[in-house]
Amino acid sequence: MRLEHVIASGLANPDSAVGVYAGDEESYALFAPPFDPIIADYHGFGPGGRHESDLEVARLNVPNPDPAGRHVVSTRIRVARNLCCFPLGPALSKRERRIVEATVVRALASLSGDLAGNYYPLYEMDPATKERLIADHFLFKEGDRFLEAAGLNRDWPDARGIFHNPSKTFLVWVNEEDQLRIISMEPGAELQRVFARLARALAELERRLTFAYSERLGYLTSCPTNLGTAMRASVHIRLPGLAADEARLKALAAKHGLQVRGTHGEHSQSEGAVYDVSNKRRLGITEVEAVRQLAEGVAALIAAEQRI
Ligand code: ADP
Ligand code: CIR
Repeated sequence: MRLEHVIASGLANPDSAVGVYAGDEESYALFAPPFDPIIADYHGFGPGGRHESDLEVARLNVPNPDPAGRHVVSTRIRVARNLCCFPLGPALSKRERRIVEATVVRALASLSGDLAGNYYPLYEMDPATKERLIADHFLFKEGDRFLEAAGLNRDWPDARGIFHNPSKTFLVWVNEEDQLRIISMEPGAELQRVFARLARALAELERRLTFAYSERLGYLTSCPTNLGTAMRASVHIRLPGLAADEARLKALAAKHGLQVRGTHGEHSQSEGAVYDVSNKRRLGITEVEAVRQLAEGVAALIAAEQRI
């Protein structure tokens, strides 16, 4: 990986929020001059920082922030993971990508109970099914220009796909921005239950796979905004009052450490006053703390909405 590859996405997309991607663990050390200030700015994590993980469900213990079900449409918590000893997506060869897919699919196939499901490779999915899965927020979009310029869409759709259980509460994206995006989601705002399912799935997968992890940076990901926990815990929340002033909504969310996205994820707009609100920071914060931050921030947003 050369510097021109690290910055390719930002050069091709001047409207990038961040614009850099790593090709492997070494990229983060070799290109520390561009990466470290970005990491410090995004996560508030300095050069002396050390990351710690905490996926202990019993330590979370958060109440449902919307028990009446008036605002929160659904809750989703995802983590990114990459396999140890392989390059990250931007530098992965076609052959390596196929090995990653086969390794991950084999691990997923042995899950049982509510985590059992099927793997659907992208190349054999019919277009209508694909559109439906994307529209319903289960599947990644295609042709993202930020990923394209980073080299993450090479050989598309080869070795890409989605695994999910029949109820689509547990899903795994294979070989999109990261080799795995492990997702727990369901309607409503039962954060505790969504987190518990994710933690259980991760414990099962860690018995079968070895993920890339650094003492300093936590779980390694292709985009520096995902390092650390690699976790984005989000709600889809309807806020018609706050929607009248999106700048104020974003400022209020930011006060609670939260980021606001549109109804169809990153780089999308809000539809019907539904926003995707999630923890911004992922490095230098534990998984438990990140979900607690979301619960508290969502409660504050609902209180502000109800005052309008
Ligand atoms: P990522 O979550 O991997 O950072 P995106 O921002 O592109 O990537 O979101 C991926 C998909 O997940 C999108 O379809 C988005 O609408 C959906 N999504 C995010 N949060 C929720 C949620 N709380 N409920 C339902 N769908 C969600
Ligand atoms: C960008 O730079 O806009 C994309 N590469 C995504 C960066 C991470 N997203 C974010 O902070 N919203």
